Amino acid sequence: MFNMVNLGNIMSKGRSIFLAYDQGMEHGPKDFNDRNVDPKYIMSIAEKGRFSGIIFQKGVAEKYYRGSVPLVMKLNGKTNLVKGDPLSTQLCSVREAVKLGAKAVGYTIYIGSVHEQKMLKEFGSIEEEAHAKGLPVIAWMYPRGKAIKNDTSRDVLAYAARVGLELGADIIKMKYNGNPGDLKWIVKSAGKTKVVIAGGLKKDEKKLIRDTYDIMKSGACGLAIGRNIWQSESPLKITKALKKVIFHGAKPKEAMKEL
Ligand code: FBP
Repeated sequence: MFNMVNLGNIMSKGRSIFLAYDQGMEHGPKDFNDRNVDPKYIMSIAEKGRFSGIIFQKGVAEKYYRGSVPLVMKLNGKTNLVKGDPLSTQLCSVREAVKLGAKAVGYTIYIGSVHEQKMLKEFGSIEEEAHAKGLPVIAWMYPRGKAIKNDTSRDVLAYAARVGLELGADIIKMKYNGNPGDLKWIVKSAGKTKVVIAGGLKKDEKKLIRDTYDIMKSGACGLAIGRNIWQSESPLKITKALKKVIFHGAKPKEAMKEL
């Protein structure tokens, strides 16, 4: 039998909005304030905002996940304290993720890094094991390292997207370079692998809504977003606005009424 993964737990009508909260590992607590440093606060946003999934590293999942929103377990990670070409290796097994209730697993691949072979190989094993258990695999496809001159150029992003397809990812998480035409090509390059877009640094909420509209029009299937939600003064309002665009095709002006 071919691919039997169950995307139904983390997608609705082929669309998703994931809440990312692995920045404590990737960036350290500098992204946080007194409120959002507490994973309980993030869990409550994910629940009240009815996100398609909450993205945690193992330790946070063990201590804070309470089963109310689908868990996407991030299986690898690194700090940003080490300089040079990035390598992010596996920290949690697929078995452990399932035990903790994960409905999908995630893994970052820094294509272009001198260490990419290690990540490609490790991803291959994870993909096999996860798919054997019916679990979808989300790949953070991030071009990075000395060889990458521009990590958001159309060609580099399309290459990363294609690698995601070739590797067997069900969903890839990519950066948006602000050009809808480029994203159309990137989505096309990903074939049947679905594309969600990362949020990045906190930006103006109206701009985020306009970008999300363009992202959806370009064929992506949603967002996997962190700081733009939990750094917001009103995380549930911006969530509602983004969901209107993602799941109901609302125009930016209509969605902005939620703010
Ligand atoms: P944001 O929406 O906050 O940007 O989160 C998306 C994400 O991919 C996180 O899952 C991850 O921790 C982080 O960005 C990685 O950021 P960087 O680009 O600095 O490696």
